[in-house]
Amino acid sequence: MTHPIAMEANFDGLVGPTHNYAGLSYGNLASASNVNSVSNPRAAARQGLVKMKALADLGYAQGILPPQERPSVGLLRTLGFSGGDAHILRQAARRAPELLAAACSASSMWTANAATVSPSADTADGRVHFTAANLCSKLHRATEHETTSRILAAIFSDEHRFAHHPALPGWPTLGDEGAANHTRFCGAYDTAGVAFFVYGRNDLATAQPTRKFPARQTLQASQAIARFHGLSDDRVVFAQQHPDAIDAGVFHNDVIAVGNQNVLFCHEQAFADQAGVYAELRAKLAARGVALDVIEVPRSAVSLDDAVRSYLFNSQLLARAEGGMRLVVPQECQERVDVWRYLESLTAGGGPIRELKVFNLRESMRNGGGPACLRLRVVLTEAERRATHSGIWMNDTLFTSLNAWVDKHYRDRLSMADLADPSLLTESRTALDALSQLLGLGSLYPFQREGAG
Ligand code: SUG
Repeated sequence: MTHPIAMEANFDGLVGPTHNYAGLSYGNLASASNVNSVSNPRAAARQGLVKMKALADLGYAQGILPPQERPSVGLLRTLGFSGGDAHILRQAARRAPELLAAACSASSMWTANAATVSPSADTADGRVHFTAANLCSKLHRATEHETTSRILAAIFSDEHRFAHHPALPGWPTLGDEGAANHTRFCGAYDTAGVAFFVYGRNDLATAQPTRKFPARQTLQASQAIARFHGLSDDRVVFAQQHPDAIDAGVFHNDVIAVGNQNVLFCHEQAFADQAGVYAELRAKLAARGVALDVIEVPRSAVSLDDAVRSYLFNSQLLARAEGGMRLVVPQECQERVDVWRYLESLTAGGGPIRELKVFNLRESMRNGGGPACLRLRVVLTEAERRATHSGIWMNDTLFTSLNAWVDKHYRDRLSMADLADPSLLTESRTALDALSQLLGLGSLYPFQREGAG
């Protein structure tokens, strides 16, 4: 058996103990339609762990990224609340429940939004580059990047191999949502690839079309990241999302397109200039000896609406050791007749996608987070993988200990009224303290660093 000298590792976000449905993401249909539902944080975390373990068992390098400290009393202090922690939670619940909800969101679980990552084969200095996403278009997400940067720096700590850039400033012109709007195409993983950045709006264009839902990612942010990462112009493509897609609920490009190696799987209405995007990607990949294979799903087979509701494209497209690729989809795909019919014909059709894996990720899906939202892809050489903090790799032992940890610390029911409960704060901090020990990552969280509590 030959060993690939670089692999794609997936880092899934572990769902935090405050997972809830607060309807915080305008433009994300699932978030809006499940507002005020009662969540089950324990089931959410367990569902995520099952996917991670299954992919690890299939031979993929599977890591985890820990959740963040929530409720974030620090955010509430920034917003003018003062006094002891319990007092702040009570005051926020009474005077600004929407701010309390933002301070409690477990949204860091969607690690496709944690950062943009460029593998060492693509960057000017031969290091793996990370830029944490500022996520500045939503308050509950804009608070993630500081801790995200700390977590990434702790896991990828070797400065000779890994370069970390702080999040871009949180200005409207630099709205950045991380890898959810970034795909890397290549031949073998260890050869230089083409970075594909998809943006929703060009914030410096003179005419801004008024649309229904906001576009989160800007062209200016994507361009800045390409510069920071030292990507060369002949291996970068910038493309605009189709505005109709955004208005149909495609708040990130990974809700309508996914790529791996030389394959792009996308909907007919993913990009503003579909033909132009294919042509540029084809040309830049052809220059590297790679033939792009586009699998375009026509609206006659799957409507935009069905694509958004099933999260067909929020799938993980993974290379198989035996050749071909497998697609990891949420069970909502099975529940939509058109989508499932399409998927069955796809795998029977002799193309690169040969196999489907279906997972129940219902708790995350109800906030608009499918299989691809839950993972951050990091292409690593064997030496880089060895330089990565070892405590985060999924295996039998970690799976068992994380499930036990979840069962011990997580509630199986959380409503909006529960967010102000000071014991939820204590429970979350206790859980995160135990998790830091379990993963061997040191003190990552504000409460551990400032001695607050
Ligand atoms: O940013 N949902 C997330 C979902 C992120 C999905 N990620 C990718 N597509 N890569 C968001 O909209 C909902 C939280 C709430 O409503 O309680 C939320 O933040």
